Amino acid sequence: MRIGITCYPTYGGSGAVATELGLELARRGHEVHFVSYASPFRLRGFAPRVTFHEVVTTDYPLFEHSPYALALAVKQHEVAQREKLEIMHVHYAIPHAATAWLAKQMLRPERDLKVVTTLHGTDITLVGQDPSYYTLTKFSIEQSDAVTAVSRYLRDETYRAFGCVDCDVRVISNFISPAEYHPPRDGSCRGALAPADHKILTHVSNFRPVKRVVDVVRVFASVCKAMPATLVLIGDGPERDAAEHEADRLGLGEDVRFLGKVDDVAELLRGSDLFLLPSETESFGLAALEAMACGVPVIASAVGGLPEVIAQGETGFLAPVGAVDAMAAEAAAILSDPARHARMRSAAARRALDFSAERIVPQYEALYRDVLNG
Ligand code: GMT
Repeated sequence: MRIGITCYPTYGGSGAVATELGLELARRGHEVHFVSYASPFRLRGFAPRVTFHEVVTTDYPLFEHSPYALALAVKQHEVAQREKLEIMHVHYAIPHAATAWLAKQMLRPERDLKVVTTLHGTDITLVGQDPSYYTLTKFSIEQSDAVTAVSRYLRDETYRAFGCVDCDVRVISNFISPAEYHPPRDGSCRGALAPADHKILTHVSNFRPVKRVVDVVRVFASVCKAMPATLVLIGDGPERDAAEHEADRLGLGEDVRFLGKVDDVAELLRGSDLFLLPSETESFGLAALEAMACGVPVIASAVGGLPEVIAQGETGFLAPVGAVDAMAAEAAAILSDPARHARMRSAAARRALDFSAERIVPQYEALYRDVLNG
């Protein structure tokens, strides 16, 4: 098949999933064309059957904001026409599902470009419900030839918030590649992250308020009282300053390490003992799945799609949003019981295989076939 993919190219779960999907599809023999304003951060180097098309916006004195969505629609149309795309698969509804709909209209009646929209999270739970975007989000979901959601929670939330008429939202979970995300085989980078006697707790995100990174620091501060430990924070974003101030306020010193954006987190995850994800909302929690695949149990909020990924007590621990004390107590209990920790490590890695690319990507291929067969 000839497939176009549009996503946000920046550090974030939807761009990561879209890129990994494109790469997997190309490995399976499909022709894949990424269309976005920059090359997606996980698209490293050359891959056979993968091409990136950059959307360029033009500044004009009249525009206070450059109309990126219009330039994107034009590029999606142009690429679909030149590369004879059959499917345009967009990730994150705003504005991608609307621009793909425009590209589809512009291609008519010459060809029928099928639009597949994957909903990822705040496009439904937050931004999509804002009055500035609501009607267009609803319209572009309803007009897509197929719609997928990354969890049952997100599918139900889409029906609840948008009451989409005639739209059948198919759940296709996020996935990991076990070749990349796997437990440590021979050694890990632990020694480079923390002193040998320290437990290592890790958090990866784009540090938006929804991730509650300050809670990450507070949970860690409590764990620190029970054992020597290091907190490794990977990523960057608006809440980094607040998290740094909290770490200073709590006097955590060199035990908290802010690494900034790192493209390849698997090696760092393999060096970790526990992953923290105390988010306000999380439609799936790809970061948690990646940690589990590396054999790292997860302490997280019991919200959104996280309970579909993390098995309570087996592969991690779920607590209400903001329950810092409960999360810290459980983290310390797990880390101070080596037998239980080892059991949870194995269970996490095993559970993650339920979400392997091998199992999930064929579900997208089947969906594309259904859409093309009308
Ligand atoms: O929806 C967002 O906030 C953006 C998106 C991203 O690009 O980071 O995150 C969402 O998509 C991920 C991939 O499907 C999910 O793993 C995240 O849980 C989800 N984030 C939220 O729901 C907050």
